[in-house]
Amino acid sequence: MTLKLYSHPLSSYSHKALIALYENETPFEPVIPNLMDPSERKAYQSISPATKIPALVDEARDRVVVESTTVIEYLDHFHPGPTRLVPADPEQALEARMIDRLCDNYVHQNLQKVVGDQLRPEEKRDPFGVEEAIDGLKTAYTFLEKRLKGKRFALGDMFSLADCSAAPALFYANNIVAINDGHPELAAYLTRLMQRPSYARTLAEAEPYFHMVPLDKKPTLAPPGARDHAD
Ligand SMILES: N[C@@H](CCC(=O)N[C@@H](CS)C(=O)NCC(=O)O)C(=O)O
Repeated sequence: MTLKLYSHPLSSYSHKALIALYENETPFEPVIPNLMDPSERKAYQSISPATKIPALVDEARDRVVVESTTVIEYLDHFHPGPTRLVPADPEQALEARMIDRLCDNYVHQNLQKVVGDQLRPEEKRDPFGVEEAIDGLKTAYTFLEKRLKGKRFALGDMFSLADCSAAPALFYANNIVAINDGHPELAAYLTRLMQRPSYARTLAEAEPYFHMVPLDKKPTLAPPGARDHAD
């Protein structure tokens, strides 16, 4: 098989790339590197210098692509399918890229801070940093709520890079700060993303690992509103 995706079923940034692959039914071989193993971690640096997943290896083109956004741009250009992930229209492409950056920098990064803190030894924890991250998530929800008003997906009816990015970021962030609490547009958008077959498949593959997420509130396949009532 020509494409290999180094990823993990629980990894939110891997989900971004998996959604793009499943969206276009692009054939690939998933590889799960064991980054806890020092020698495997060191070896993996020859693929991803920062030792991050996802990474895409395209053997036919002799290319290694890291950074989830770039992986999606690469797939869209070199392995296109029926869903165009970066719109051909420059205005729409700009909007897709901007929402991708907003989701990565203000949702994804803040949720990683909270989850990462749980993985630290007690004495190395950073409660102030976690508080800032939680505030950052609330700010991000507020601006996304406005931006998504009346839209089915981030760009309207078209599914794009922006949605690949928003789906896992919002899915995991929802376990830290409940989206349904004051952000109805965003909660409905997350529900639509979770129902999109490409993300539903990604989540179904992740579900057996959900118990490993180091948060008191474990992820669930219930839509955001339903889960708030169940908790
Ligand atoms: N900016 C990177 C972030 C990737 C990232 O943070 N991946 C996490 C998993 S979700 C990771 O590889 N963590 C392993 C580690 O840091 O050791 C991207 O967009 O691909």
